[in-house]
Amino acid sequence: MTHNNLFSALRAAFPVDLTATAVETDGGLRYSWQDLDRATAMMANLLQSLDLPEGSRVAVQVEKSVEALMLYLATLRAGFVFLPLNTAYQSAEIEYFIGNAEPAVVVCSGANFGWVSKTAFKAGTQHVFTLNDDRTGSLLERAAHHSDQHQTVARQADDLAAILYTSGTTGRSKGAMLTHGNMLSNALTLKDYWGWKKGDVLIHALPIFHVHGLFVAIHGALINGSKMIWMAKFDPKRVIARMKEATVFMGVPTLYVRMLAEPALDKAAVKNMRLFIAGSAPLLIETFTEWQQRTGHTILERYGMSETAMLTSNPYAADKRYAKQTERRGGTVGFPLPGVSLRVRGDDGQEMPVGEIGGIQVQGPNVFKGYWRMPEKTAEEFTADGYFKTGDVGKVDDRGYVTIVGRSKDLIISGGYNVYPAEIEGYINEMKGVAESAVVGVPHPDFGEVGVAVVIAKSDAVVQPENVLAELKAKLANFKIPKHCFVVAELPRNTMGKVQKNLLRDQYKNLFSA
Ligand code: MLC
Ligand code: AMP
Repeated sequence: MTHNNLFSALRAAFPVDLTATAVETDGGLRYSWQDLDRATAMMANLLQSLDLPEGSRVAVQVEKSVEALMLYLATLRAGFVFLPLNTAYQSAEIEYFIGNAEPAVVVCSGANFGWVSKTAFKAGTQHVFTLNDDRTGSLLERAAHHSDQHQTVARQADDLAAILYTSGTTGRSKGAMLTHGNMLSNALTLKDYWGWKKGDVLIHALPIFHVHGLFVAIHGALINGSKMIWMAKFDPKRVIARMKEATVFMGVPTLYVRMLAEPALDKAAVKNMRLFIAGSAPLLIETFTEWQQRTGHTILERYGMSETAMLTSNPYAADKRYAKQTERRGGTVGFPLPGVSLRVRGDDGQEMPVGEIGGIQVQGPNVFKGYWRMPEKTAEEFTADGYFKTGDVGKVDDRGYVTIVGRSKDLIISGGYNVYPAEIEGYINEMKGVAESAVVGVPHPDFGEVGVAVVIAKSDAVVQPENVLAELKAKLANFKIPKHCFVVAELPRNTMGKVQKNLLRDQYKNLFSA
């Protein structure tokens, strides 16, 4: 039985005319549905020829390309578990992910092969391939020797399809285990809820190592048999230029902010567009309103996470569960998606009345299976009756709209990427001359929020802020580096001795104001 393999559902949605264009790169390359089918078959055959154990992980850190998309689909098709890694991650970060996930296969860019393969072989990985963004690399060379016919490997809905690492508020990153069933249910729900229809064309401009670009965008287009206009990197001018040929766009708020800065963004540019979707970070009401004024379109904001894929969405059309409401309300993330149960609980687990703020908990077919090899952590994050504690703080109003007002987890979301202060503080605290540190998120006009490091030097030491940032830069993904560092005499503390990060946030809140 193959129908529970997510790939089978995506493949079944390919149009009858397989010669039609499935993906067109912004550089002008066209890939037909047949190309997707054959190339993923060849890669799936290559993976299967390696005789990997059941449930093997395929860890991938490569630049965005259509071949990287094919590798994702091939991994599903062959029944293995896809493990995407942000291209910004440096060696210490990669070492942890590979050591923790123990992938059987690692795919990296040719430029990184030296250090990545060393790390991988040390962790017991048997196969390291390269894949570059110019259609070269050993993965493609090896796949070329395999048949372009492949029988999709049977998978149950509960079988793992992907592991997405999300950093932890304390300690190391956790691998969120997502199943074929999680992703298929979410893809089908969104196809319906967002009114995907024949003729839709998606502009894909997000990275493909996180939920937004990899699952929401790609599954959305594929399960509708829709063409994608594929951008290797987000460029506001290029996206606006291609809108005339497209109908759907998805982006994190920073992408909308950057497009609004382009004079070319006007009603004529978007006249063919049907839907603009935003998520991964809070969309400022200013951005929502300005977009409406400039384009005549109301951005549809939705909310999700790595552990759950999409949870809530503003309505595309009338939602019959909510008195046929059609309004997309800025500042809210809309209604729980069909099949998702969402509730707001107080600190003692008590149900909060309508409009009152509490922790958001969710349940549904999209909610992940748990954290990779962390049963205790998994148990901690679920309630006794099986709801996942999102760590987001919010409320539901009397019309059913969910609003996120903050987070109980100490997390900064910068340009749609998650940055965990605890991880950065850990690195700073190990630096020579540093007594302690606090990293807080402050508003930023481009990234929404960015990190600021506040550092205390040891009594006999002198610490230079620029050295702190330079040392971090040498070790961590670039988006995690605080945008500013202050060395100060003391940190504000409460009577329990705990650093009062809210005071620091307040103190530095205007640091980047326009
Ligand atoms: C880049 N930089 C960032 C950053 N991105 N700094 C803070 N936050 C970010 N997100 C910094 C780099 O460190 C570098 O600094 C400088 O900006 C230029 O780097 P770049 O790579 O050229 O940046 P750019 O291409 O402009 O990237 C910006 C961006 C990108 C907004 C296009 O960050 C992006 O694609 N974000 C989307 C993230 C995403 O897909 N999230 C979805 C998660 S899924 P320096 O100093 O080194 O020069 C999820 C669930 C859900 O959350 O609900 O969807
Ligand atoms: P990640 O772990 O990268 O998947 O990030 C998930 C987190 O992003 C959620 O827990 C939220 O805090 C945040 N998030 C996603 N979408 C939204 C949104 N529309 N508004 C506010 N926060 C969001």
